[in-house]
Amino acid sequence: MSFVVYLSRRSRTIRLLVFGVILVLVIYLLATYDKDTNSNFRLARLTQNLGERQVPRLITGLGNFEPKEIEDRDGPGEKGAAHHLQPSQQNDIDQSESDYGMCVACSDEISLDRSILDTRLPECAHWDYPTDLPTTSVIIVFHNEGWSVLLRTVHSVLNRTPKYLLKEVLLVDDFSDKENLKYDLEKYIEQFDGKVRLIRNSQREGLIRTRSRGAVEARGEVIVYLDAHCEVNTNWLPPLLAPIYRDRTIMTVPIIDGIDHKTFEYRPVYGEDRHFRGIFEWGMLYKENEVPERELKSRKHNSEPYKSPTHAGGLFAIDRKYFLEIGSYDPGLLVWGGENFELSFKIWQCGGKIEWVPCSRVGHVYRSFMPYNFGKLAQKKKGSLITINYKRVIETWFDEKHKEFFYTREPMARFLDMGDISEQLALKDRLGCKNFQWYMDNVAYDVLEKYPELPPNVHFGELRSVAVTKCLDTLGHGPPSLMAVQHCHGFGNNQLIRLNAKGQLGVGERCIEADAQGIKLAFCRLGTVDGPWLYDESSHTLMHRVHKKCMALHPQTSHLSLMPCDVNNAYQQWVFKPLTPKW
Ligand SMILES: [Mn+2]
Repeated sequence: MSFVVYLSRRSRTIRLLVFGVILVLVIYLLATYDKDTNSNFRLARLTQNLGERQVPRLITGLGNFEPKEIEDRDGPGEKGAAHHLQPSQQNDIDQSESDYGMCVACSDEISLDRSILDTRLPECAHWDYPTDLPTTSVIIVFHNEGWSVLLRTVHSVLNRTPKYLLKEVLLVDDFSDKENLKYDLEKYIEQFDGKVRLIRNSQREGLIRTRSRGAVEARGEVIVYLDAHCEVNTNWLPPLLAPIYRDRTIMTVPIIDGIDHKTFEYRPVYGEDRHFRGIFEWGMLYKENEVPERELKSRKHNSEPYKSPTHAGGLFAIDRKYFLEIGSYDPGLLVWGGENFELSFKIWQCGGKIEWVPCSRVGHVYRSFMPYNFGKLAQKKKGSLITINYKRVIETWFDEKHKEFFYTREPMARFLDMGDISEQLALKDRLGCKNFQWYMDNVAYDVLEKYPELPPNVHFGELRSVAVTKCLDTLGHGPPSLMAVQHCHGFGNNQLIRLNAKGQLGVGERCIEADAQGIKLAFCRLGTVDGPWLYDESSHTLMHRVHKKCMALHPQTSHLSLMPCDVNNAYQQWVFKPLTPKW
């Protein structure tokens, strides 16, 4: 009897156990069920969670995220073609150019869902990506953006992103005052059933702080930043997510295509099959360089991601929690500029990586000029906001040796008040970050090939003519152009001339050279820091070592040229007058 009771009790326990297991499984299935997910992916996700993380695989057929069929569309700007307005619309063209820095009137006539050319390497269509990639918030920061330009950015994301990976498009309004960006915008995005979310700053914060706010508010596991005037290309997101999925400390950057600010023509910026990556010169201007062989060779396929020292700033993907862990952006950076370097140095030096992703292409409108001012944000600060930002960044992340190169190239930066960086230095300490020399040796090793170590300045300041007390000036022209003399204004800028220990005469990132036509502003030869100039302290002449002639001012025409040296001629005498800040 007792034996029977024992048996039935045991079978009841087993039945209960089996029931329990089934219940747990059902609850798990219900909990992980996602309306948007197609059943194949859901299954793959379940099985993958049990096993190893997959890596992208190059296959012979079409990749798993490739669109199956592409709608053939006709109309203005379709297939990324240039759209030209009628001569009768010239008023609208001019108006939108001056309001937005781009032809919004042209954009208005192009469908928000227009097709664009697939600019990827052909190989890109044949990658299979893991299907359980992290969910993503696409964050778009805007300030007074043109309606159709902003919304085409949103539409392109919705049209070309797998629904189950897109947690949301998060629009962050940095205090716009254009009327249609208020109620009309809120009303418009209602059609997307919560997939597009809009939050607003209650005062102007600037791009950098607004981006940081977007990261805090986002709900996806990964955040992707896009400018408010972009169009994402075919299958752009999975290739950006795959490296992050493999290693959450990798930040990824799409390859940027150009959208013409006048015609909205969509076209690649880079030549086919050539890969570029982000570097910088010592005045902290962003530059790009062809990817070194050493880096290219570390990959198996030409369409695979490659490492880059830095990025242009506007477009990238990063694990949200990781971004917040490394302090997002330095909150002391103002408005715009230098934040791309701050994030890059921080990521690399503190254990992460930056990869550019050839199979992810995003079009971006390069504006003709910045159509808005920084308002009150700029008025609080003395001196150039961007240079203040650069100074914060280099004082935090560079070592003493490399800081000196920055101050050689931007001598007035020494006078700028960068504010308190103790928090940033503490963060660097807390994260156990490597030093800048490590970064230069292992990551940005191609910077010195293009921008070698800078010899110190022997002189810098205004270069005044003894004869007429006017100053050498670029007149704001780009190279190649003739240098001139102008009234000395004392603000530096186009009149801030540097002579280095190797005879290079520089102004900003450019060089001053001479030929038969005269004294010229020229591109400095990449990879060199020397020059032809010899300054004689006693006679105040500037001699060109190759031509064996001196810089001279024509008494009547004010034309600058090389003349046979005459130490007694005041028109050949020049004095460097040190500048002091005028702010
Ligand atoms: Mn932009």
